Amino acid sequence: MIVVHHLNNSRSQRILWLLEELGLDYEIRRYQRDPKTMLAPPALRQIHSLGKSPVITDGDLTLAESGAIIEYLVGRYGNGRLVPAAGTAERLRYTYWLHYAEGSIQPLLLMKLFFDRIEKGPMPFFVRPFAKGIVDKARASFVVPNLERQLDYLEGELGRSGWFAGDEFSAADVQMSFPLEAAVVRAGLDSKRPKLMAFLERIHARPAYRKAIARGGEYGLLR
Ligand SMILES: N[C@@H](CCC(=O)N[C@@H](CS)C(=O)NCC(=O)O)C(=O)O
Repeated sequence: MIVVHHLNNSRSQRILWLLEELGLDYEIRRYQRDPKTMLAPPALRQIHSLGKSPVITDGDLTLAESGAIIEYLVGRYGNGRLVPAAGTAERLRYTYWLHYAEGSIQPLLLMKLFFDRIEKGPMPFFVRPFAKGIVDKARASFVVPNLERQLDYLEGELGRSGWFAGDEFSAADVQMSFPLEAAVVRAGLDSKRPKLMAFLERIHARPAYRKAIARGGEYGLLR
């Protein structure tokens, strides 16, 4: 039985969604973030040393890292569904987006989250102006312009085809959902980028997405 070690408000939601798209049976083990630090509980480290979510177990296998989990699930159980055919241009695009989501845009979104939190977080009053100066500079000179460039790029890519890997919905769209949802709450993604917003609307309307939300429970991305 596939078990998803599911942290509330986290990337593991997209694994639940993928499992629903594939119509597979699975079990959810739930972990709650610490309400103050927002970190995962230590119990998750008993499943995988890094203590991050998602992690799945399937028989003797324990597997972490969203992209690897997605590749495993579609490869082992997909019967060719949700992956473009090997050797096609679409397959290469599919591979690209699977890596891009966690390798390129997600680190910037995480930096944005941390800088915003440092600014709002508690600190001695005399330190605040210095901290704010550093945070403002890092955001304005690096994080925000890079995020803007990435979002413009993604808007252009969805102008080429309806889905990230081509004209068919694929597991790459599942992988790309999380950074785009995070960009709405953290990076000002809005109707000025209509293709990305239409993508989000389309995925949110999918029955499997809604079922995964209903099963996974609380899903609000951190700001
Ligand atoms: N690149 C990893 C990132 C995993 C990750 O950072 N997960 C977050 C949830 S969205 C987490 O577990 N955060 C809690 C913590 O760091 O304690 C993946 O895609 O699986």
